[in-house]
Amino acid sequence: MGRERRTAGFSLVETVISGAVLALLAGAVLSATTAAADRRQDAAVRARANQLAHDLLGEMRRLAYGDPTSTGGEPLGPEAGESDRSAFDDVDDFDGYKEEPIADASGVELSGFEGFARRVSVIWITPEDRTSPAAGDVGLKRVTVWVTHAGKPMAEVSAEFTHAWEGAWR
Ligand SMILES: [Ca+2]
Ligand SMILES: [Ca+2]
Repeated sequence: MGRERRTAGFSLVETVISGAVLALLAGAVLSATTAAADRRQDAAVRARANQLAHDLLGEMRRLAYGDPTSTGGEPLGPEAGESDRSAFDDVDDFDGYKEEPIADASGVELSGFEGFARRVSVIWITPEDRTSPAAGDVGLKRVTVWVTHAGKPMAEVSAEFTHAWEGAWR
């Protein structure tokens, strides 16, 4: 009799524990599924951000290395009268460029890129030091495009532009 009671008591505890374990497992499976979905979504956003960075670099690659009016020694950035992207005619006009919402080369907003933003930095570099800003132009520029989504960094792509138009994509 006493033994039966103990067995029944144990079964009850066991049932309660099993239920708790099942609930824990269900919770774990759910959070794993949610995390996997988050990772997939994150990967998709990063892929689009990367594409947006490369698109802008591709657009810049069609521009001249230096401004057509350049006589040498001008600072980086847009020249007088080049107040927006459609007027940019050389690579470093994009130095300090910021864009949100995402727009095409003529400034028309692109749909489907809500939450994305791009910004650009252009520095002079030297063949000896390709990452630190150089004091002057020796015919080599490094362009970096950052893309964020909802304020979070999603892509950073750099490319080198040379006077001879031989760029090395990174
Ligand atoms: Ca220019
Ligand atoms: Ca310029």
